[in-house]
Amino acid sequence: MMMMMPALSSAALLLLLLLPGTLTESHPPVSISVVVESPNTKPVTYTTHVVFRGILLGALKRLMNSNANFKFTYTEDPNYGPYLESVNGVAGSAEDHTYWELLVETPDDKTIRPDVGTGCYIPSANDKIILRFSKYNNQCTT
Ligand code: B12
Repeated sequence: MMMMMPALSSAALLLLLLLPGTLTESHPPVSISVVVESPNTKPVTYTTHVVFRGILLGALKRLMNSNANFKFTYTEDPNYGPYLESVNGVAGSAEDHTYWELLVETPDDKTIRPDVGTGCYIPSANDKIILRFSKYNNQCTT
């Protein structure tokens, strides 16, 4: 038996599709830069983009797929998701108490240390993402 759509709901659907700011609106991708601060080498800056409200991990994967000079690996933590393990062949080590720290320089020149990892952080336009090889003293202050 053919289903009849009530006249009011199809009109409402049409209205929804035509109204700006509803289903039809798409947002442009957000440009970000990624700075890798690795030991014994000068910082290297890359540019990439992330989809509207997309996570940093997606931007890092996009960058890796488009630039042969940038690569990273991560492990999957059962509670917190992706843990950045190595960048450009340099890996953090539990033995040496080293890790890749995630910092963000915002367009108004503030440096923040996000309290979430790459799987949860949502970059804003023109964020400068800093991946810094750092040492820890068995604590995480965020
Ligand atoms: C110690 C610690 C660290 C140490 C871990 C190494 C070590 N061997 O000690 C170091 C300094 C490396 C660290 C780093 C970071 N951490 Co930390 N860390 C902690 C802390 C204080 C304790 C974890 C712990 O030892 N648990 C006990 C052990 C027995 O359990 P476990 O499951 O084996 O613990 C492991 C995981 O927690 C993992 N881990 C630690 N931090 C993070 C962060 C992420 C994103 C992931 C996926 C895994 C992970 O390392 C632990 C040891 O192997 C917790 C807060 C808390 N009180 O729980 C925050 C915490 C887990 N960290 C957090 C964050 C945000 C980070 C960073 C992203 C900070 C940054 N901006 O750089 C980075 C990770 C960056 C990356 N490379 O991906 C958040 C995670 C929140 C979230 N939802 O994402 C927490 C909850 C602190 C907070 N903000 O409240 N961290």
